[in-house]
Amino acid sequence: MIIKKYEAPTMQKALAAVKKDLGSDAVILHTKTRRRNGLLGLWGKEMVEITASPDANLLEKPPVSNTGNLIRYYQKTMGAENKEGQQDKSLDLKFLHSDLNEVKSLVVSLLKRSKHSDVSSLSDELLESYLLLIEHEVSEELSKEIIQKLHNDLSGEDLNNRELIRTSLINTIKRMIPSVEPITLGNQNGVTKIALVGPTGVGKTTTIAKLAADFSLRQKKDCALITIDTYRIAAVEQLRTYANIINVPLEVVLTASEMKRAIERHKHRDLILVDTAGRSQKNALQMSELKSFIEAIEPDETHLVLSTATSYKNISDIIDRFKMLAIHKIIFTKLDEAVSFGLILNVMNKLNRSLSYITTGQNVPDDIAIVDPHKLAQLILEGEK
Ligand SMILES: Nc1nc2c(ncn2[C@@H]2O[C@H](COP(=O)(O)OP(=O)(O)OP(=O)(O)O)[C@@H](O)[C@H]2O)c(=O)[nH]1
Ligand SMILES: [Mg+2]
Repeated sequence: MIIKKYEAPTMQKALAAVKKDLGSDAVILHTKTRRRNGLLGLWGKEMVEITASPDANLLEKPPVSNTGNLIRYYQKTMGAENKEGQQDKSLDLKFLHSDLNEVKSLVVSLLKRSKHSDVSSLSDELLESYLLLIEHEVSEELSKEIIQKLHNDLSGEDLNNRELIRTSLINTIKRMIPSVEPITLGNQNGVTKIALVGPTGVGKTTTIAKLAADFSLRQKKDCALITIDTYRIAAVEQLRTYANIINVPLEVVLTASEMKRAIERHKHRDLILVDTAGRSQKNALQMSELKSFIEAIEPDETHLVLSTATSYKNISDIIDRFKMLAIHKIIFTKLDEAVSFGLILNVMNKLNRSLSYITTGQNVPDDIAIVDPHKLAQLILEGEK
């Protein structure tokens, strides 16, 4: 292998010397400028030094230490390919692509680690799981808690076993879901009274209709509906239409005392479902009015209806305000519209109440289900498949 050094006052002159000596196929390996003959290297004349070789094979491996050389290497190999044929070119392009991909994934991983710096010491598999939870909108706090549990439960080799980590993740999430408990009838006081509350437009009335259809038509139970949503004529008509189709009585009440009388009239039945008007949790007057209605009902269960299509920040605020109503269970609606389901885990963990139902579309009575905790955990971790 021949390697030579050339020195000249300018780059142009140094390159000319290389070309004259080694020919125009010579490969530049290195260039630098330095001062010569000055006192302690100062005030000397600036010289350009080029290290070059006539041997093009020197560049078979990419000289990764120097960007200029790397580019020249690829330019050189591509040039050579043009002479040698298409097949070689595609091979080298593949090589180039895989190099770039490697660099890309390294950068992404560094960025991710710096963003979540407090988990950056995790194994790659655990870090991946953590990022998966975050991607599915499990809160950062909960994601860390889950990964910490996993870290404590698994040891040594297991921490690199993807399949085992996935199974443990699902089991950990499952254990964090308080419980799944639909409405059960037949308490000692006779009629079971269920009230649905929640913010506007989440699907309370539609869910009441689905429940009424299920209990009345499928389970052959004796049901009545009561609504206090008298603010909008359309809202009463919406429920009346369902009541007529399902063939269950509907009461429309305006005050807390009317509510008491209506309940009295239907206390011989199996189930009373009470629909309430959507309330903005920010309106204190509406909230206290709703509270006085709920006190008049004395419900066996008050279900907070939440839409999965809401942001967690918003839902957090909703939960804080609706807590004043003594919530027993949660219903999640609009799972068909959600892109990720981490929100369900965040809410259930924050509120620590059972999940009664999920709803998955606008169709009455079909789009309602009691979800299996294992499936819910899978859904939270992996989304819909
Ligand atoms: N995609 C989807 N839409 C739903 C679901 N449940 C209800 N909806 C729709 O959401 C809209 C509002 O539903 P409502 O049942 O009127 O909601 P609400 O909570 O009673 O609303 P307010 O009484 O105004 O507070 C309607 O268009 C429903 O068809 C569901 O599970 N998925
Ligand atoms: Mg409604």
